[in-house]
Amino acid sequence: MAPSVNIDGFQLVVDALKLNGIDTIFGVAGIPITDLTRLAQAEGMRYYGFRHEQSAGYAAGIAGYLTRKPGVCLTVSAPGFLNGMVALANATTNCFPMIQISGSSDRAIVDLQQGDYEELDQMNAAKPYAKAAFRVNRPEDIGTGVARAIHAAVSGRPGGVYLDLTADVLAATLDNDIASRSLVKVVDPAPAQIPSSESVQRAIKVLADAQRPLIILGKGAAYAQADDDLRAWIESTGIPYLPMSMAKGLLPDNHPQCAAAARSFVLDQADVVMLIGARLNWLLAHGKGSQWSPGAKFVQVDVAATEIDSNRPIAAPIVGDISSAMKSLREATKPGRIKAASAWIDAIDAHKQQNVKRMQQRLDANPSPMNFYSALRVFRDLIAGRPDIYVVNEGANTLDFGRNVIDMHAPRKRLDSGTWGVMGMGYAIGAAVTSGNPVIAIEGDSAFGFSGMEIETICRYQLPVVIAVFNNGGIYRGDDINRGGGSEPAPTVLMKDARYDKLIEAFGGVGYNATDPQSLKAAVTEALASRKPTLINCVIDSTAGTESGHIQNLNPKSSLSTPKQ
Ligand code: ADP
Ligand code: TZD
Ligand code: MG
Repeated sequence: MAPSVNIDGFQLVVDALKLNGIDTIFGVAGIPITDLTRLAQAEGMRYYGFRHEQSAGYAAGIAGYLTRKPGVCLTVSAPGFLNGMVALANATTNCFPMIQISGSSDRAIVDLQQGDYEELDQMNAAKPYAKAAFRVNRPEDIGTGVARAIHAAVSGRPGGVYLDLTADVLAATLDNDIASRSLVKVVDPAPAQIPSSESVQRAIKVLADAQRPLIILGKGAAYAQADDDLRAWIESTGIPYLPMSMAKGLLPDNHPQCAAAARSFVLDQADVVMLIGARLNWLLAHGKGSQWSPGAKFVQVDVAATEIDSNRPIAAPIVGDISSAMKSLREATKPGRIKAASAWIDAIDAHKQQNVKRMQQRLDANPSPMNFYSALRVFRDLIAGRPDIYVVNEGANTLDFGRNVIDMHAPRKRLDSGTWGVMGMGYAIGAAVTSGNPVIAIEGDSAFGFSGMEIETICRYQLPVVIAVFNNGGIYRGDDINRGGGSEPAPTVLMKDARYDKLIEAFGGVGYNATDPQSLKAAVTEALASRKPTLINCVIDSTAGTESGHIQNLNPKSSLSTPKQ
């Protein structure tokens, strides 16, 4: 008999991931997972080492969103685990499939709280923030742990899953035969969820009876990658649509049925609203309030049955995955049964024309220093001819103006602060790594600071990322004053004359300081041509932004908000 060979937990983790087609890990190395990062790379996986686990986690989350495979973030124990947890919670909130794998300390010591190195009961800490949380305590369970994590991350409504691997499990060895039998190749982890034909018929009836129907596309629709069926359905019914920010480009923003330029009008007037992969959360004012017509009826296509009726009653829920739902809808709708009335379309077009004209005037103005419009116009024009480019967008005014000004022309190319309003550049790295395409990250100066050190990561891996820091010298604006009259800066003020471009030069990247649209355009054009890591300090008027960007209504009023009589 041949002598039995032993295999360790490190190897089993890599084997389990590879067996399931996971080829990329984002993380930060350290005890007890350092050799896991090395081994993953040795075994042909791509490992991207970050400067902070939160950024690594954001990269993993967005990789999951773009590929429909769980993005993997690997961290050390306690503090590294917690740093990553923000990103895991963000993935869960945004419905991105992601797995955070963290090494953990000695369970016997942790559970008796005897003060281990990086002691924390990580699995239980993760539970409130994750779709599911698992711990592997025996090496023969690694395969099962990875399989369960994959199923949980991508099935139904996708989300963030935590997988805890104790240091003991990683170091443990197992007979090779037992080990290979313990691995699991998952079959059909995101099974189609076909909606009932009754639900489809009910929705068709509601839509056919509508006078002023409207479709709202959310990032769930983008995630579903049902682009052709969605487009065919929308075009065959003629219903105008509004894209939520990350659904921009699912159909090109200049599509004749896109009602984004008449947003207030269509929300106010629509009598039937069909939500496709979009939640009626704060981003849609919960479907209530002055923006919305109180009598509007809703159709909602969503994979999560529990989402239905969460904010407004849904007259016709279609619970299923969007790909199956759009196919069922297309098959069940008789040609001409649903047709948006021309009076409705004409009214929308009239509003669009007015608003497009207003926007054009703002874009045509050329103030000095630049404001948000004049700087964003440069990106709008460049991106119009480059649908391959990913746009990452964060900040307050930088985000809100960016969403309105920059038209998207291809699906899943706009990645932004999303459901939670997070700040962090991990998305830029995740998108560049996943696609190999160029990324332009348009960041407020505050937003950039949350993960500014990741420019070293971008330079180390020579990623084609162009970061534009919209430097208005602060959170929202750069001109606030110290209300106490002292000499220290106001709470929202950042360094006005900061030269963020100099930072990237320290790592061999290319820096530009752009003070007008011409120099900005030249800088972005050169950066895209060279594919070199680039950071452009875009000098923006410190008085151009507004408090809280476009969501001032969510900011509680204080005595400071109302000027003293
Ligand atoms: P947005 O922020 O763009 O409005 P949300 O993140 O609020 O979008 O909503 C996304 C919705 O899409 C969630 O309710 C989620 O359950 C749903 N969803 C995600 N993937 C799918 C899918 N493949 N099929 C159907 N619904 C999906
Ligand atoms: N911390 C985290 C993690 N997320 C947040 N959203 C905030 C703090 C609060 N916040 C916002 O909501 S926007 C923003 C912060 C700090 C930054 C806005 O400043 P900016 O953008 O420079 O990025 P503008 O263009 O100056 O508005
Ligand atoms: Mg700012």
